[in-house]
Amino acid sequence: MPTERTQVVIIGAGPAGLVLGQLLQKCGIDNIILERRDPDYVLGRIRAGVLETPTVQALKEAGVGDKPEREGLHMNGFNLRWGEERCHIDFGMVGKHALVYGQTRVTRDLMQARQASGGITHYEAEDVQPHDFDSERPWVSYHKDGQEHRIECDFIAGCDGFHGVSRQSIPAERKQEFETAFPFGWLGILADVTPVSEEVSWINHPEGFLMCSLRSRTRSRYYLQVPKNEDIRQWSADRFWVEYERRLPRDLAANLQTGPALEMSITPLHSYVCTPMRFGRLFLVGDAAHIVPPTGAKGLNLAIGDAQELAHTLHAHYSGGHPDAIEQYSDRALGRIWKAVRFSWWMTTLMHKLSDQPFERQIQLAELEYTRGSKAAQTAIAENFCGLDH
Ligand code: RFL
Repeated sequence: MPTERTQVVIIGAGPAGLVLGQLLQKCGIDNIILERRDPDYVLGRIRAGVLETPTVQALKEAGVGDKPEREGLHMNGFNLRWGEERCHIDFGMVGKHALVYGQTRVTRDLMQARQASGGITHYEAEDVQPHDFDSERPWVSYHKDGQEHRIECDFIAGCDGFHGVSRQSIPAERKQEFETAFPFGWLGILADVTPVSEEVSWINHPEGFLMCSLRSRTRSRYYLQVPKNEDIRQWSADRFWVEYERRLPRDLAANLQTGPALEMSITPLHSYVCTPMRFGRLFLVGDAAHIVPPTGAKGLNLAIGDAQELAHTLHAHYSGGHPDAIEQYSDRALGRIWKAVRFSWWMTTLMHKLSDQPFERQIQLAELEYTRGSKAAQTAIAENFCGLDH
């Protein structure tokens, strides 16, 4: 069986795996990435689009932060809307901003940087399996081109997303899982039409949430709340536009342009955290350990934050003098993660139709009115949205 040796095997070439790979390259720690898909498939996934300030810092550390700063759209605030009412959240209150820069572009930048740095990535690696991570000598097996391969390593980083093999390899009695699933999802459309506004809006409508977002000045990303088990095949772009326009506040509806869908998909809304995030020499990173509803735009940012945390941990370990670094990874990461889980959950409960209970809607309206009149409430939203300092 062909056998390789490296310091860190990274399972998964999503944002978490690619950022970790680049940060390890930068500090001279050998690593190999194993990805089960091909590069075009990885690049074709359309997901997140908002980068927090600490995320841009992490991308800079990985050598790919300049392009988002140069080419991303500066987001200086957003609007909460309900009926014809609104509350503007101004990020200037916390002296920060966020950047609109799509996850596909982040992934492309990272893939190019990895190629330039000579980092090894094995794409289309099948049946990836971590082994002996409770021992001093973990290893990972996989199949490629009909042959079984083995990589011996010091550590394994599970960056393989929510459905990956890393978390599944941990026996149930060793992990504690916390979760709540909302009974609705987001139907999203991506279209090359001018956005209704350059400022993103989260809209609480009595019949369900909608969001006006964008990827650039000519590309819009819009979402509509739908029941959890909605069948995407029931939704054409035309049906989307009719329903979307019906729920939009009048001033935004007046600017709505429609067009063919570049992509349409339904994202379930689900909060999940697995603890701890380290099992012997196997670390969980990003969506492999936690997912949040997209309402707070946190998923991608958390994944990149974890990757940075783990890179610093491994650097501290290999450079000596920090014998506890490995033990502390999970607690340090979870402190940051739970705050983002809370914010995403809170934004979700504030802005969506949760049930047919009139009481719940009145509480939402009271909270929105309170936020509009309170600088303190607006500041709390701004600082959470832009990213709490790590
Ligand atoms: P990823 O991006 O899922 O990458 C995991 C990688 O691992 C590979 N993989 C394996 N490789 C080898 N062997 C195996 N057994 C493997 N199993 C899986 C996969 O092919 C993949 O390449 O996880 P990562 O790196 O942790 O990054 C997380 C982010 O991608 C995620 O948090 C966000 O995209 C979440 N998310 C959103 N976040 C936001 O902040 N704002 C958004 O608007 C937003 N929209 C979304 C989203 C996630 C979505 N998904 C997952 C349904 C919209 C969607 C549709």
